[in-house]
Amino acid sequence: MRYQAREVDIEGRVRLVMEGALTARDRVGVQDFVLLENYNSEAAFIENLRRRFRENLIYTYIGSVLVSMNPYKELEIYSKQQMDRYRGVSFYEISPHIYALSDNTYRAMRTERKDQCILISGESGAGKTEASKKILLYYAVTCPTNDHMAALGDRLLQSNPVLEAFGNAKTLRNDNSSRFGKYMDVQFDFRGAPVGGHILNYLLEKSRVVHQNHGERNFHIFYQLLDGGEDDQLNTLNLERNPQNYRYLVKGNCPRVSSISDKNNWKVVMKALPVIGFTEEEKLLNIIASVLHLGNTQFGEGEEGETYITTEISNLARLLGVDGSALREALTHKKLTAKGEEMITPLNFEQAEAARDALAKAVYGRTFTWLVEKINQSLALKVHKGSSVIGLLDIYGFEVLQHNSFEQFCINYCNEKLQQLFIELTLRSEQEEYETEGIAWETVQYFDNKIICDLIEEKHKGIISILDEECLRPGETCDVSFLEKLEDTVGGHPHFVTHKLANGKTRRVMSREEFRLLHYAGEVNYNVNGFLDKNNDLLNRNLKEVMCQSDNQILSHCFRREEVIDQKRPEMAATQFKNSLMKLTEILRSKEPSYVRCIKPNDAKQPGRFDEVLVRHQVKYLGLMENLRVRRAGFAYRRRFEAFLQRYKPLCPETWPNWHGRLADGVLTLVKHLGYKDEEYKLGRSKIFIRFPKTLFNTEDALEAKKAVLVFIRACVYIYIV
Ligand code: AD9
Ligand code: MG
Repeated sequence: MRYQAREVDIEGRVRLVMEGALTARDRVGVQDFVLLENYNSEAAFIENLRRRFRENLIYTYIGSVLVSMNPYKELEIYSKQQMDRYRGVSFYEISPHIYALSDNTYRAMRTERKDQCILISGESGAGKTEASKKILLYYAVTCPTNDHMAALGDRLLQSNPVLEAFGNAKTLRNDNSSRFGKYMDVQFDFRGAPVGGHILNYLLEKSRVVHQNHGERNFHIFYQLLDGGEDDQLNTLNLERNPQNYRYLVKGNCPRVSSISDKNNWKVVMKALPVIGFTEEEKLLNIIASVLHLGNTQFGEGEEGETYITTEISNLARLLGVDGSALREALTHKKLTAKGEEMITPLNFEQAEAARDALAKAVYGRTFTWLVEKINQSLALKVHKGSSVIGLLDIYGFEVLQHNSFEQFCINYCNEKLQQLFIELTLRSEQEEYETEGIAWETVQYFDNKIICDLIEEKHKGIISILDEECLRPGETCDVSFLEKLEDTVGGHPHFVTHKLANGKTRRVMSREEFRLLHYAGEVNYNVNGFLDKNNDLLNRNLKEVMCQSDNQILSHCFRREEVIDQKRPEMAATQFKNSLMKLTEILRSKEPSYVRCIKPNDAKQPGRFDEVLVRHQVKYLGLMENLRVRRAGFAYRRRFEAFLQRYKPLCPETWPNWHGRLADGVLTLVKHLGYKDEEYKLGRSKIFIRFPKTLFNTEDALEAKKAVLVFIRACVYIYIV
């Protein structure tokens, strides 16, 4: 089959003029899923994705939603020239692109003066972070600037490598997996120039500091420092180059990753730090090193069961900026206050190890939060008259691992919430459009995942409340007693399953330590081991006391005296997360949303491979079919009158070359002439709505035929004259 490639704008959709039986649509698929003939067919949806992926067309729309496939290779589509192509051009005029979405969002913010947000979702490794970087780059390059603002664009971009070094890690699914959620506001002034920014960070996966699964790594920054740090830097920190010497770095047995150059990335981070206003480099290095030394701190057990530290501690104390003997005491003893009296009790071996790990997690986690604060100071979101913002949400995707714990529970809950918001907002915007256009809304059937969100977050009855209660309940509580409580309280819920069957028998395939949630995206078994500890996230009081006396100002900022004095228990981890998610959904609700839905083509991180089972699963859990159904509820296609008339007017003698009456009348005359049946279309106030793609394709084909005839006639005339 021979093709002659050419871009035509049927609303700008890429089309190829074909020579042969196979049409362009057959080859490259449709640019917008709403134009699929059989929009209810998942197979047709996947086939369209596959065709486009094969042609390196990684972007496709569902109406205004951008679906993005990770190509796992560098494509030549992100250059400055490409940016220029997309500037000021209507969403549908050229092929789908992340720049089209960025530009459209920017223009909507400027013209409607309304805050926008771009929600990027997809599973681990699907390309969310890359997409968010492309959007930022687009704004940094294309928006108007002056010198101050150019510096701001730089700071926005430079904050990324720093955050990634501290918050990303190599996992089995992604060599550069974000282990924290990120929402970033970019603020623009009345002229549309970026003037500030602000980052909100969500639940860093702190457990990774002390433990990694096989084939995974700790956060990048540790390996970067060991590989890239200068010799004298490492000497001062008392560090050796080999990561294998550090217990916190050997758990995953994966010190090197072929796709990552820790040395180069270290240089990038060191260069970025001053750009984002860092002056505390030395203090920061001390903290990174202290975590590694903490990991190597070992304990012994005395004859009477007392625990003592067997490794040298003065270096660790120096790096943490605290008193050595106080640290030694705090790592092996617990301070309790009972009835107004202070009691010091020794820790046993396991408790001491747990206290050490808790300290490492607290030091790292709080330093990460401090880092974000610091970046925020440098981005300095200011109250600007007439300014508006575009928010970018890049949050961890739905995760199903072999062993799912508290972290996956939180991550998947977060995705459940975002899906709920997505459905709510897309339905709302569709309904609003129908209302504005004066067209009757046709109800759409969709799965509302509120039932699962409630199961997790409802007050007193939800899983998080039960977990909190179990953490606070005096007496012997443990992960298994939490599971039993769950069974008693939510055992009958249709989305909750444990090994216990309703008839009192046991479900053999499930362990007694697991519960299963039937998420909108699929089933996940969670092992309750560690749930209570992780939710408690406790640090012994005497360790806090030592830390708040640190002469490292970053640490003394992170560990406040008030925390020690204030006996009130802080909120538990899951509740904190739940509350921050509530706030996040409020923020997102107050803005005009756009969506990027990222899909990962295969698990091998390889270009050119399209694993259908994997893709189908993502299409399902991203709710893309649902999304398409909502979008296609009544009509496949909509277009403003003037654009429709402009494009198809050659097809009708009364509208060609120009229509002088009302636009709506012109469109009506045109479609009547084309023989549209009444059930095929509706005219709104400013747009025509077409029910079936076929109607549009026929019209498009008629236009092609007309142009071909014109070309033929012109050629004949030319030959005749010559
Ligand atoms: V996670 O939930 O943080 O684990 P992400 O963020 O969805 O995940 P990420 O953006 O990090 O995934 O992409 C994973 C890898 O895929 C990148 O490191 C790139 O190697 C690759 N990728 C993703 N998008 C693109 C792209 N548009 N072009 C080229 C890409 N490579
Ligand atoms: Mg990411």
